Amino acid sequence: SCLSPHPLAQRFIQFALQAGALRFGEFKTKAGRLSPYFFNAGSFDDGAKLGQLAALYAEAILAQDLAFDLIFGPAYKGIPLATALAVELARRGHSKPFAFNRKEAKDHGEGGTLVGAPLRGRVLIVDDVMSAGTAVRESIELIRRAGATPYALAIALDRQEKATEVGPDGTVRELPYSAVQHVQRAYGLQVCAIAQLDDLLQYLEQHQHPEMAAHRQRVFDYRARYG
Ligand code: OMP
Repeated sequence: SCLSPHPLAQRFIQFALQAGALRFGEFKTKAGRLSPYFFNAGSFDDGAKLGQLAALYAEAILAQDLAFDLIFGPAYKGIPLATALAVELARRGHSKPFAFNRKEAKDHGEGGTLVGAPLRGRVLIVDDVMSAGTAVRESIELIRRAGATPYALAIALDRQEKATEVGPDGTVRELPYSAVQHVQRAYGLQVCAIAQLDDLLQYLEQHQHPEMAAHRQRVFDYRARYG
């Protein structure tokens, strides 16, 4: 796994808070957990912010020396992230083929659900955040069906939460390890996160506004329950 160098993670947390992409309050996650914080990558909503975010992804990825052949952005949130990253990597001398998917198949024109370069070789999946790991499993299936190899996953934030698994009877089971650990073990994916929940907690500890202390306690309690 790629734990991004500590200063990079702290830069990202600060940037995400400033951009309003990291917020505190009460949020329901996709896995149905009530979270005291939420990361919304849609708040990087102008060219400068998107470029700055792409630079952070690029730094985290290049520090890892990942041997991938293609950049894949899963619909919808992964598409602008993977696009911006592909441009940023090319600017740094690492141009790679790039592709993304549609959610609905198109029955005219070029057809199909995949757009861009043919899915081949070792694929780097680019997404926003990982909680219980459902979203990434869909991308893995799609890449395999296309005949390519899911190789690595780049995310901005690893929420360090327990993975869930849907049983044959449809019930959701919590696994005894994190979603990131699960994709590493079960699918052999290398995971590169710009920051993880621990970096947010550390940031809140070092920036002791009274208001931040209350947030920190709630985030801490949440990690104790779902982390
Ligand atoms: P998992 O599929 O459980 O890993 O959740 C990942 C997805 O949840 C992301 O792709 C988002 O759609 C959404 N999400 C966020 O965007 N930010 C968060 O802080 C938390 C979630 C979430 O619902 O868990």
